[in-house]
Amino acid sequence: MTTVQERPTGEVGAARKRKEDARLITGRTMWTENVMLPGMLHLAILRSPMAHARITRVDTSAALREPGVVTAFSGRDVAETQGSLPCAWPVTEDMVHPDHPPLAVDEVRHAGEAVAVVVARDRASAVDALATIEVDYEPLPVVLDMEEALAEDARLVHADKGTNKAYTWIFDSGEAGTGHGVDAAFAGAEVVIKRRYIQQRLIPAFMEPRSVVVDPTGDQHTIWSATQIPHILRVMVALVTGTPEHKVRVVAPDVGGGFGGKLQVTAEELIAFMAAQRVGKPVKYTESRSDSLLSAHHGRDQIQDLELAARRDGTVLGLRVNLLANMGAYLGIVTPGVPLLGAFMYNAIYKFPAYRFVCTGVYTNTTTTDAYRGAGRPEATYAIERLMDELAVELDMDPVEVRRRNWIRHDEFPFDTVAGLTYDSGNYEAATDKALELFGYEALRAEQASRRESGDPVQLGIGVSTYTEMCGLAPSRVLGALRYAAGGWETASIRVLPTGKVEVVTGTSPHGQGHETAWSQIVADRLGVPFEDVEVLHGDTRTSHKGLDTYGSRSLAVGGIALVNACTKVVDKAKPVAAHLLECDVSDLEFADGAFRVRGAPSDAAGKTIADCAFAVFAAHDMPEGVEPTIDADATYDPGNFSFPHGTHLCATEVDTETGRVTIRSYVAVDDVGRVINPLIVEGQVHGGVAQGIAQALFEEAVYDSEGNLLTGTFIDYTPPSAADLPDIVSDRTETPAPDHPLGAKGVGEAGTIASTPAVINAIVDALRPYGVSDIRMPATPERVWQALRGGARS
Ligand code: MCN
Repeated sequence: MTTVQERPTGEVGAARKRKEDARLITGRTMWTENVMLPGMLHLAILRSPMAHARITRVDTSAALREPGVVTAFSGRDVAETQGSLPCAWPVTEDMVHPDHPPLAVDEVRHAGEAVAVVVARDRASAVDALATIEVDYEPLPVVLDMEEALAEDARLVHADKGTNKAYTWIFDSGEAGTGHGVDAAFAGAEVVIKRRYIQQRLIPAFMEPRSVVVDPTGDQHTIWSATQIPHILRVMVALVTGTPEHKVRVVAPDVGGGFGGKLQVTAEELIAFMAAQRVGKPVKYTESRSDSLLSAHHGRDQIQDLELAARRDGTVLGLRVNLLANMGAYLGIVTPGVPLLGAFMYNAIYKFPAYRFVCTGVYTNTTTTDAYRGAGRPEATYAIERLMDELAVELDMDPVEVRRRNWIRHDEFPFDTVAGLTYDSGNYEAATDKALELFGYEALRAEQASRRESGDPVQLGIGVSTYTEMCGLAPSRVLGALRYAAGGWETASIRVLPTGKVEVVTGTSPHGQGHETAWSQIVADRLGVPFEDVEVLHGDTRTSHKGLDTYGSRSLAVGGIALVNACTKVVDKAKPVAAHLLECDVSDLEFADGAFRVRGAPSDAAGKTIADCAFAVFAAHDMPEGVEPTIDADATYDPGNFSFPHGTHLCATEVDTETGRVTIRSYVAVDDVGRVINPLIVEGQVHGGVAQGIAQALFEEAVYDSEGNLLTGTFIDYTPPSAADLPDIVSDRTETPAPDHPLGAKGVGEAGTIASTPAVINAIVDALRPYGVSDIRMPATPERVWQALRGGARS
C-alpha cells in the first residue's frame, strides 16, 4: 500500500476552531425540535405519579373529546403489539431480564414511567388533554435500597421474576490465570484497608432535552431523534416493531449533548413510532426538563465494598471488589454492562498481582440506569484512587509516592494486567512529574503544613488522582466475549467530487465532539486538500448507512482509523491515474505535499493533485484499462485492542471548617491521549469532562423520597454547576503515541470525568484529616462537610 502523505500538511495537530461551532452556538441549526413537517401532530405523555402500583383502569375517552386531540391511547390499548425495549448486553446466561413495554400495561415500576399518550394538533392541546385521562392505581410496596432489595423477604419490583437480583458477574485473577488468587494475597498482607464508597445516582443533564419526530408518510418511516446512536436505533426499531429495516430511516440532526444519556433506545422513540403509525401522520415529542430528569436514564448508583491488601513498604498485593449496581426498574440498552466496564479498571495503572471482582445487578423502583460519561470507569477509578490515599495515610507515606511504588513503569509496556487487558503504552512518570510541577506540589504541601500548625479555620487539602481507562470501544471480538450484542467496528467513506472537493461519510455520530473539524483535518492532511474543501456527513442512515455511532470515546480511536484507511485507498486509486497523466510508471511516483510527483522531484515541481485525478476520472477520457470513473473509497476498521489514555490530575481545595464550604483553589490536569488531532478540541473535552467530575464530587445527586418520588426533578434541586461554580483548569499534556494507531491517537472524551472526581474528594478529605475525617459522601455539599467535621457522616 502507498504511504499516504509522506510529508503531511500539518493540519493534524493544528488548533483549528471548530467548523460546526457557529451554527451550534447560535442555535441556527437543525435540532430535532426544529423539524417541522406538513400536517405534523404533537405527542404528550402521561407519566406515573407512583413508583410502584398496579394499573386497574385507564380511561382515555375524555381526552378524545378535548379540542385538537386526534388520538389518545394507553399501554393496555397496544399491549399486544408494542413489543419490549431492548437490552443489548445480557452479561450472564441466566440474567433476569424483565419485559420493558414502552407504555406500562398492568403495572408501573418507577415514578415517571409512561402510561398513556395524547396526540393533538398542537403541543399545548396534547399536554392539556393529559389531565382528562383517568388512571386508577393500586399502590404496591416500593423497594429503593439495593441491600433491602436483595434481602430474603424483599418486596419485588417484578413479582413474576421472584427476585430483585438481575445477575452476579465475577472476575477472579486466580481462576482467569491473569494473576494470583486473591485470598492468598490477603493472607500474606501486612496492611488491609477496607472501605465502602457510595457512587450516588447522577442524571446526564444534556443541554438539549430528548426529542423525536416520526414521519410514517414517505416510502421509509423516518425517525429524527436527538440520539447518539442513529445506526443502532435503526436496527433496534426494525427488530422491536417488526418494520423491515430498509423501510426505516433514522436521522440524528445536530444533537445538543448526550454524555451517554442519549445512548439509548428510548420508550419515547417507540411510543412516537406507534403513535405515528396509528394516525398516519408525522408526530413530534419533545420532553420538558422535568420529564427528562425523571425519565431519561440515570447513571452511576453503585455501592462499592473494597478491600486492599498491601505490604508496609506500600506494595499492593491484592484487591477485592464487591459491587452492588442499581439497574433501576428495567434494563436499558447497556445497563447490565456498565459496571463491567469498570471491572477491568479497578487495578488502574497499578501492577496488582491478585484481584477479585464481584458485581450484583439489582432491580429497584427507580428510573433505569445506564451509561453516563465514563460508564463504570469513573466509579472504578474513584474507588481505587480513594483507597490509594487511604493506604498512604495508613503507611504515613506521600500519596504520590505510594502510587509510584505500584504503577507500571513506562519501560514495562505493553503490560498484561491482572484484569486481563493488555495496556499498549503509557508514561505515568512523565504525566505525574509534569502535573506536580505545574501544580507547585511542594509549595502547596508547605502551605498546608503551616495552615495546619496555625489552626487556620480554612484548611488546605491536596488531592491526587492518577488514572487510565479502556476506551475506543471495540474490539468486536472482546465485546462478543463479554456477551455484548453489537460489534465495535467503524466505517468511513470518502467521495472525491469531480472538482476536487471531498465529502466524508462517517459512521460516528457526534453530539458535541467536533468530528466535522477533526475529520476534516485528518482528510486534509492525508489527501493534501484544503481543510475548507472537506464536508463531513453523519447521522443519517440514508447517507451513512452503516456505523456504530459515538460513545465510549471510540470515534477517533476506531472511526478515525477507518477514515485514515479510506484516505489510503483513495490515494492508491488515484495513483495509476496520476501516473497516466504524468506519463510515468506507477512505481516512480510518490505522494507528498498534496501531489503525486516523480520520486525525487523537488516539492515545487509540477505534479498531479487528488483533485486533478478526480476530474480526470470523471471526464474518463483516455483512461487506462481497469481505472474506474471515481477515486472514492470505503473502509471499515475493527481494532485489536482498546485505547488506553492516562493522566494525572491534582486538585487543591480550601475547606472552611466553620461552614463546610469547599472552594477549589487550583486544578491541574495533565492528560496523555497520545497524538492529538486538534488541541483545542482536546482541551475542551478535558474541561467539560473535569466539570462533570467536579459536579459529581460537589454538586449533583438524584434523590428519591421513601416512596420513590424523585425529589430532584428540576434544576433548582438537581444542581449542575454553572461556569461560575467551577475553577480555572490548567490543562496540559504528555504524548505517548498509541503504537497500533496510524495517527498514534487515544480517546479523550471521558478522561476528564474519570480523573477528576477522586482528585476533588481526596483533596477535601486531605484538608480534614487533622479533624479525624477519613471519608465524605458525595456530593460533598457544605452540609455534608460540616456534618463530617462533627463526626456524623462516615458513610
Ligand atoms: N481528539 C483529538 N485528539 C485525540 C483524541 C481526541 O483531537 N488524541 C478529538 C476527536 O477528534 C474528537 C474529540 O476529541 O473530535 C473526542 O474524541 P473521542 O475521544 O474519540 O470521543 P468521541 O468522539 O467518541 O466522543 C464520545 C465521548 C463520550 S463517551 C462522552 S460521554 C462525551 C464526550 O465524548 N459526551 C459529550 N464528549 C462530549 N462532548 C460534548 N460536547 N457533548 C457530549 O455529549
